[in-house]
Amino acid sequence: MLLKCNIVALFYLGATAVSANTAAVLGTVPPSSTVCPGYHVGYIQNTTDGFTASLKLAGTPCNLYGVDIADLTLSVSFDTNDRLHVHVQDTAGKQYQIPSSVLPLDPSHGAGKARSSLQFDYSQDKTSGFGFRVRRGSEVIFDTTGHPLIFEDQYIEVTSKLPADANIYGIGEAPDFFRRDTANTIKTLWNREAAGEFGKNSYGSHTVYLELRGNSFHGAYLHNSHGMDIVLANNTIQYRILGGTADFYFFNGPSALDVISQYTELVGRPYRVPYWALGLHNCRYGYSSVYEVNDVIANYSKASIPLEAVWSDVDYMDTGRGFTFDPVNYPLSEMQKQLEALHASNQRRVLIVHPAIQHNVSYDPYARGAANDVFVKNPDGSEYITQVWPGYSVLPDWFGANTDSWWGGELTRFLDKLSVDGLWIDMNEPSTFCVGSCGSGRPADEVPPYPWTVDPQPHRPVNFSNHLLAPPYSIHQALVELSDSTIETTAVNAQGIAEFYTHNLYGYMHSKSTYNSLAKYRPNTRPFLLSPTTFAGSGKYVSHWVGDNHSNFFDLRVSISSMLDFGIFGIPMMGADICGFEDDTTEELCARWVEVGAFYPFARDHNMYGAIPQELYRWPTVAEASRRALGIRYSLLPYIYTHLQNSVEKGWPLARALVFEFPQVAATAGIDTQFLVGDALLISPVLTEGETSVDAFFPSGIWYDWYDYSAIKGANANVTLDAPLEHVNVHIRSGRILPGQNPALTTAESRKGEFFLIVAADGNNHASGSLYYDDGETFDTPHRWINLDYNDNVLTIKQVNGNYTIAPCLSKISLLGVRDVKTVMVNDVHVAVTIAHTNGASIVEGLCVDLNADAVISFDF
Ligand SMILES: *[C@@H]1O[C@H](CO)[C@@H](O)[C@H](O)[C@H]1NC(C)=O
Ligand SMILES: *[C@@H]1O[C@H](CO)[C@@H](O)[C@H](O)[C@H]1NC(C)=O
Ligand SMILES: *[C@@H]1O[C@H](CO)[C@@H](O)[C@H](O)[C@H]1NC(C)=O
Ligand SMILES: *[C@@H]1O[C@H](CO)[C@@H](O)[C@H](O)[C@H]1NC(C)=O
Ligand SMILES: *[C@@H]1O[C@H](CO)[C@@H](O)[C@H](O)[C@H]1NC(C)=O
Ligand SMILES: *[C@@H]1O[C@H](CO)[C@@H](O)[C@H](O)[C@H]1NC(C)=O
Ligand SMILES: *[C@@H]1O[C@H](CO)[C@@H](O)[C@H](O)[C@H]1NC(C)=O
Ligand SMILES: CC(=O)N[C@H]1CO[C@H](CO)[C@@H](O)[C@@H]1O
Repeated sequence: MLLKCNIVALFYLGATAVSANTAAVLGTVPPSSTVCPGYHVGYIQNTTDGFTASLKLAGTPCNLYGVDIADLTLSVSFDTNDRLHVHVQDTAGKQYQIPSSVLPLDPSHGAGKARSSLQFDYSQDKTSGFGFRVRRGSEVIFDTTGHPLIFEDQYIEVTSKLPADANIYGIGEAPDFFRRDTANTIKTLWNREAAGEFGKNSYGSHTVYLELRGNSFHGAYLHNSHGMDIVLANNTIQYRILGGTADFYFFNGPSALDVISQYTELVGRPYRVPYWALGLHNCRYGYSSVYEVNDVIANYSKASIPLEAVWSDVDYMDTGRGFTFDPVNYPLSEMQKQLEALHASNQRRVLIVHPAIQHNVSYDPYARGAANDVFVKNPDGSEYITQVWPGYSVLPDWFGANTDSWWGGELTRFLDKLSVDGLWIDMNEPSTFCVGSCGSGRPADEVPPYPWTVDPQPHRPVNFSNHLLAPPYSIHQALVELSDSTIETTAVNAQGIAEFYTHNLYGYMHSKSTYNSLAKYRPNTRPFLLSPTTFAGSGKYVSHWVGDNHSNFFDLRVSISSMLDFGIFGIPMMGADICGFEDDTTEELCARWVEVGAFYPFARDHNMYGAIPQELYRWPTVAEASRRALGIRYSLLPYIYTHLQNSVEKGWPLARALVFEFPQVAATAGIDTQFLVGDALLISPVLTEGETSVDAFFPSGIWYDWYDYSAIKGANANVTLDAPLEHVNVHIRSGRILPGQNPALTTAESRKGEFFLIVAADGNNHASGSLYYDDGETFDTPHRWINLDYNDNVLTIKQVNGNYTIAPCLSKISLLGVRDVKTVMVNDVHVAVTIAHTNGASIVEGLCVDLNADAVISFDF
């Protein structure tokens, strides 16, 4: 929940009005590369991992958007068989680079050129100078030749050729269609609290992209925290970076999952979420009291709609201040009672916490922070002041020596009062309602009374002679200047480094600090954190949602591509606010949204202050759609959890684009209105108002309807499916085995349900799958990996590793696409079962197979 009071809206209207003019003044002249001289390659030295070379400016400096740096060093390292590192940096080492203490990268190196699947070469052109190519076999996947490298203190330009109409995915965060428009896309990376325009920069920054050529993917990642534009146009990808170095990693793939795996090996794999995080979450901004929240909990239960986690936005705080409770509407004692009741019924509690701390000597978190010198400073050493919910506030400086321990201390005191299960760490772009240090010079013992107000001042004049405020090249940030709505770029951290260089790291560092504090507070319990702001590697610490979207069908549709983007970014736990956040939802939209949201990896209903209520029990059709769609989710928790373990171990996304699984089918390249959960479950939702059918694409192969097991023979073409309001089309991919458990209204109860398998045989009477299980809560839990294989009427359950004891037995097997089963043997012994036949499926019930041992189950016809 973000910049959403009326006063703030007014203020922003003001700012937008200014933006048109000022943006024109700031100018975004496209760089004219031709005037720059490029570089010559000098001394080359072989290293154990590759080689280094010196690069010298090849002519008169062009000083296009800064000062050309004459001496550069190129280093090329064959890190692993599938990862090539190409780094061009200033030889003097003065340009800002992300410290490895902040974001450690995988140290693998030295695979050796001979074993690398990627090769590197460079050339020297008379007019453009040095350029390099990355090759995979005979195919060139990155090629800067012919475009001069521009390397200035405040501007770096790297341009690589792309094939015509290239298939590019990734680069964000900016809401967009999943397959990027390579004719005309500017992705601006500058973290911004955004209820934003389509395609514009929003909360997080991710430079990684995937490209599909033929049937193979490859990828590239630029390791740089500066603001930048990445431009797709004219059959090129062009990086226009506000500083730092040109630090590239290339990934061989060749599958999409391989690229994501290689990328997350570098920046860090997704964290292991607790099992409960897979349940349904409910939140809204504007619940008037803890008692109203109690009613919501009761009403979900009465409607038999699963409710796992109960969230509160700022409403619970005392005058908007972190680590406090409103004594009247959310008294601590009532909050404690509520938490006990929730825990007694296996439900969970999540609260919002902001990094901003009220500037008030009498407020202990501030006093302790000031004593430990943990806040961001103005260049003159005074505290940098922002304005958010509690009025004038200061912000933690995550580079400070004492900041992590101070923050951990505040969290500890808070959790000692109310031991909530998860935290929503919001507004960590970081976000503020004023431009510049708006309270500088104000003593911390003169605190303006609540409710504070923001003056809708006209936007300040931009100081063009300050190149941290207004760098010569102006990225296409959606607001007037870089410092809008966030810490001014001239503010400094404990190491004296200006926010200009580190801005995009703020939320990542906040996430890391919070995660580490929680992991220390409850040493063997997996934290659950939600953060709007992310950077490369954030998946190690947090989950994410698309932010303040609107209650309309277009935002519902785009939420799918945003979810798929974050699968690439290594943050698989992702979703959008079910039913939409801003504006009033409608019954129809809410029903359609839950039919998608039930399959988001992170499923939360969240609503804006003042909007009509949209809890899932509010309308009969929405309640019915919820029970059905969430019923599927809760049945398949073991399947979903198994795929999340693949995320943890290999980085693979849970929600997948069709093109990830079917790259050989050209028509899948642009599909972002359907998606797969894992590799075996196809979701084909209705995303248009008034529709009761959907045109869904089916790749070749057999697809079985979730509800009645009827088969569709996929023909790489659309099929029109009925989709009445309460119904979402879900299909099972043949050749796969899905494990599930009989569901209940909480994940803890669902874990007690008997197991079932859906065996969806392919044309060769074969199917396979796996099951991962553990306690879902602790770090050092034992686990169990099981392989499932069905071949010619025999299902084999094979233990792979681990010794976690799975208590419920396997009681039901649905065989799809085989002849009618008559008898069943388990480990060569005939067993008494009941068998039902429907639409060519045989549903075998009454088994009790121990999943903690190998087993062979054979079916006779
Ligand atoms: C560096 O290694 C390459 C082969 O990878 C070799 O051709 C070249 O001669 C070496 N250069 C030096 C200076 O050792
Ligand atoms: C693409 O090329 C055209 C024609 O040369 C040029 O005007 C335009 O600025 C280029 N676009 C980008 C984004 O570089
Ligand atoms: C809960 O349900 C009751 C009975 O239908 C209704 O009167 C009340 O407004 C609901 N409250 C909330 C917060 O949903
Ligand atoms: C400053 O903090 C004290 C102690 O928490 C609190 O009582 C007071 O209301 C705060 N002042 C304002 C204006 O919020
Ligand atoms: C603008 O920035 C320059 C360079 O930092 C500084 O010297 C000057 O005082 C600033 N001007 C104003 C009006 O703040
Ligand atoms: C399938 O239907 C969708 C939605 O109507 C449409 O956009 C798409 O072009 C169709 N695809 C094919 C291959 O016909
Ligand atoms: C399970 O495996 C772990 C690790 O191999 C081992 O330490 C533990 O003793 C085993 N527990 C049981 C009950 O076999
Ligand atoms: C904050 C956010 O992500 N908002 C997006 C919601 O979806 C629309 C698509 O309609 C985007 O334009 C917004 O930027």
